[in-house]
Amino acid sequence: MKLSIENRRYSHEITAKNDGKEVSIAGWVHEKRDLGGVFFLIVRDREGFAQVTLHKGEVERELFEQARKVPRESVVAIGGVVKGEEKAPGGYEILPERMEVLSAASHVLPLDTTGKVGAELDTRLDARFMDLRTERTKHIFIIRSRVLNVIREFLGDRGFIEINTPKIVSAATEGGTALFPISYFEREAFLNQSPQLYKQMLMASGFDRVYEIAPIFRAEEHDTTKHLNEATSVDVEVAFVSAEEVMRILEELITFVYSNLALYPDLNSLKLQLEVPKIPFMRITYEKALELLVEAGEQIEWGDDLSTSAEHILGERIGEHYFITEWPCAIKPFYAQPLEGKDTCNAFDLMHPRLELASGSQRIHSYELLKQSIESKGLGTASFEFYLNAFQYGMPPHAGWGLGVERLLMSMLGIDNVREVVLFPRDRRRLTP
Ligand code: AMO
Repeated sequence: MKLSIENRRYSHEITAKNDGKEVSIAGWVHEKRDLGGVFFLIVRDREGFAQVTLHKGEVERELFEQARKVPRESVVAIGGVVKGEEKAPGGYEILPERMEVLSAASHVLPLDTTGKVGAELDTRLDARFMDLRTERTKHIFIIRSRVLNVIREFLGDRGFIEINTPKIVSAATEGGTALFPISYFEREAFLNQSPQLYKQMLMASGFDRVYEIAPIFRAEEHDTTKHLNEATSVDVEVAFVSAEEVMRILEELITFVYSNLALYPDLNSLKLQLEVPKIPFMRITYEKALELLVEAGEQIEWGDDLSTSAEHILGERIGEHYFITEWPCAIKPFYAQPLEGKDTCNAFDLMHPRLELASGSQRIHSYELLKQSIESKGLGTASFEFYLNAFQYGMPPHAGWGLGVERLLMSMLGIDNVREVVLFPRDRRRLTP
């Protein structure tokens, strides 16, 4: 028979009903089992596994030896006849007539793709291409893709326009310490920390509702399980609304993503039971959060940001998603709108019991007030001129938020380390692969 790689079938397309038919499959040699007279090759492709059965004496000796010798994880194409076999994956086996080794793997593998022998996260990330061949890791990234599609569907249905803003920028937005400088011809430039300034400027364009899903770069020195130096953020900005309205959009988006994912057939392989959170999420003020923390014995004062332990105490106490509102302006960025007559801002964080997922605010839309706010943070207005300009010729009231994609995935999938949900994570130590 002829081997036709282009016309190969995926393992899940073949069933016992194809008994007697000739098929070609292609994939990786997942496992080899030698039972003396019978030799099994388990071939893995994108969709699953196929068992290739070679009976000694019934197949050509050359073919039998070729199958026996092919190193695990090599890429092979196999042509043969389907036979119904209840005990095999998918209920069939393939009795091969031809086999071609398209790419032989080295004998010592960096990882065991069957999942029988576990590996450290660092080892897995170093050989990520191979880690992605394991069922659990593969499903994390299929889910990640699905989550991004669902977010686009949700926002698209609500009249949002998807935008792309520059990642090479001239100014900081989230505090000057966490910037990556780059050389931009004869000038200094930075990798963007957030599309903040650009999404706000677009509120002066009349687009009214915009979103962006893109990388954000943070030069944080942290080496923690929830910080990346390159993360992905869903950024939303809406004109003619208050912070309360964008908080509603955010909580509805979270439940929409959960409900969609709950239908994902392969959640089982992650041993997950997703419970769709109920909305509206609880709202507590920063002041109330502080009270609860002091009550619990946490050392914290007005104006302190919440530490990881503070987040855990609150998370345990509340036990579901919640918003923290009315933050001291001193610990929120310059663009957050102050609450009248108070030293707090109309800003919020969305919390999962385990960690912060998003933050946002009502924005200052008055040119004068914004200028003052930038100065009050000790920042020079000159580097913000391009941004401030947009506030001088008709800027509607607006609000928005940024949601960390990796944090959302970690919290939904019960994953402890943020690196697990990034294909090739960038952290303090990791610049390759
Ligand atoms: P913030 O700085 O809070 O707000 O970032 C928004 C969300 O992005 C995620 N995130 C990170 N995830 C992993 N590693 C990091 N180092 C990291 N930094 C941030 C978090 C966080 O909640 N411009 C504002 C948003 C706005 O007001 O619209 C901003 O960037 O999930």
